Parts: sequence; structure tokens; C-alpha cells
Amino acid sequence: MKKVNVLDQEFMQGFIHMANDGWEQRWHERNGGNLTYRMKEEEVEACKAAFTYDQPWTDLGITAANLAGAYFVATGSGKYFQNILSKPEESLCIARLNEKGDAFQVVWGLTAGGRPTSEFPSHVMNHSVKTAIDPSYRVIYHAHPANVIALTFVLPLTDRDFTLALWESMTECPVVFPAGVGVVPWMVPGGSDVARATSALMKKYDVAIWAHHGLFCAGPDFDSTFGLMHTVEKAAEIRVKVLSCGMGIRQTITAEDFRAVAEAFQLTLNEEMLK
Ligand code: 2HA
Ligand code: ZN
Repeated sequence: MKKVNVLDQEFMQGFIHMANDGWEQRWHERNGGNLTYRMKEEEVEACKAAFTYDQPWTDLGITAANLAGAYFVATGSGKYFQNILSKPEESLCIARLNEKGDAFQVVWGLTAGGRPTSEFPSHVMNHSVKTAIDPSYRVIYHAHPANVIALTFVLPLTDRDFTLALWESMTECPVVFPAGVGVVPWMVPGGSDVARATSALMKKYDVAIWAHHGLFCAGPDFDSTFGLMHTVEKAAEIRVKVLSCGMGIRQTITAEDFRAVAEAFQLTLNEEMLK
């Protein structure tokens, strides 16, 4: 059988590149954050010779029936984004779901032991919701960027407050996330409750902020999902700087301005945010 090197595959190179970009942005202190990618069938086929099927099955705590049998690349629980570039086989894994979509098995990677990210239930539920709406969605990304987290201490924890604060901070924001962003109140991370709350928001948005913790972004590919995280965090940084000036907000982008942007760029803006 032809020997395959999983690390040479384009999707794996894209995954590693994106993870390292997140590290360089300072969004992944210690083992903070996690990333998953739902593999294409042809990518699974191309790598199958390198997979092993002898690891035990682990219960997910949630069910994603529409993703039965799907394969994911995932960062490992407790692994550092800092090390993904130099030690990808120790830091990452490929895991598949069972026929019910309620348990997983590692088939590649984590060569020094371990399991997929502690947020795997949230990732799988988000993939499940996104795939049902738009099968082109493949990437779920969780990070801890400082400015988004800072805003969760000073803004009301509503979808509308966060969406408007971010849209107003940079003209491109409504173009990049016209549906807006959702906000989950503080919850215990890693479990099925926060997974359910996050995936409920993912039905409406591509961004779900976790109060005092970080956020999740969803997208069809590595570049657009990273770009979404980057745009949200840049807008949050601007908002934090504006608030830090301590002089209030003298002028901003108005609801009419947003509607003009929507018309110029042919977007369906979430009008709920402008009421
Ligand atoms: O990897 O980010 O939310 C640790 C986390 C948990
Ligand atoms: Zn986290």
C-alpha cells in the first residue's frame, strides 16, 4: 500500500498554518483555544492508509446525527497552539464519529497520548448546526482574544449590544458579519450545556461570544474563519480604545449609514440589530 503522509496534505497544512497564525496573534495563551475541521470525503480517502482503528470510543455527551461517520481534524486537549507548528503529530488528531453521531474515536495523531479538545462537544454541535444550514461550512474556531473578552465586562451581554458595538467600530464589520454576533452568558466550559447554548446561536450567526472567556467563529474554510475572528477582535480592540479615552462617543456610524452599506454591497443586514 502507498505510504501517505497526512502532514503533507493541503488541508493539514492549512490547519497548521491557521493555528500558528492564531498563536502569533496572542489569542492562545498556554493551552487556550481549539480548532476543528470537518474533512472532505476525498481527503479522508487520501489519508485512510495512515489511520488506525484500534482506539476506544468515547462518549460525546451530545448527538450530531447528521455528522455520523464524519472525520475531523482537531487540536488536542491540553495541547498548546504554540507547539502545533513544530510538533503537529503530538498536538493534533483526526477523530471520526460513530454511526449515531454520539461518540468519537481517534484514528491518527496525538502520538504522545491524549484526546481531542475539551470543547469537542461544542465543536461537533456547531458543525452539526452549520452543516445542516450550509454544507460548505467546515471550520469551527475557538480563541481567547483579549479585547473581545474585555468588552464582556462592560457591555450588556446581548446579541444586539455586541453586534452594534462591533459594527460601529469599523465600517467593514457589517460586510464581514451581516447577521451580527451572538452572546452566551458565563457558563462552565467544556460541557454539553455550553455546547447546546453555543450551537443555538450558530443557527443565526457565524460568531458566538462566551462572556469572560472568548468566542467561537464558523466558516467554510481556514482563511475566511480566521479572517472573521481577526475582524471581530480588531473591531473589539477599537471599541476598547474608544471607551478607554473616557470621553464618550461623540459620533458614530448610524443605522441609516449601515443600510447604505448594505445596499452598496448587496447584503442582507440583520435589521433586528438596528431597531
Ligand atoms: O483549550 O479554551 O475553552 C482550553 C479552552 C477551553
Ligand atoms: Zn476557551
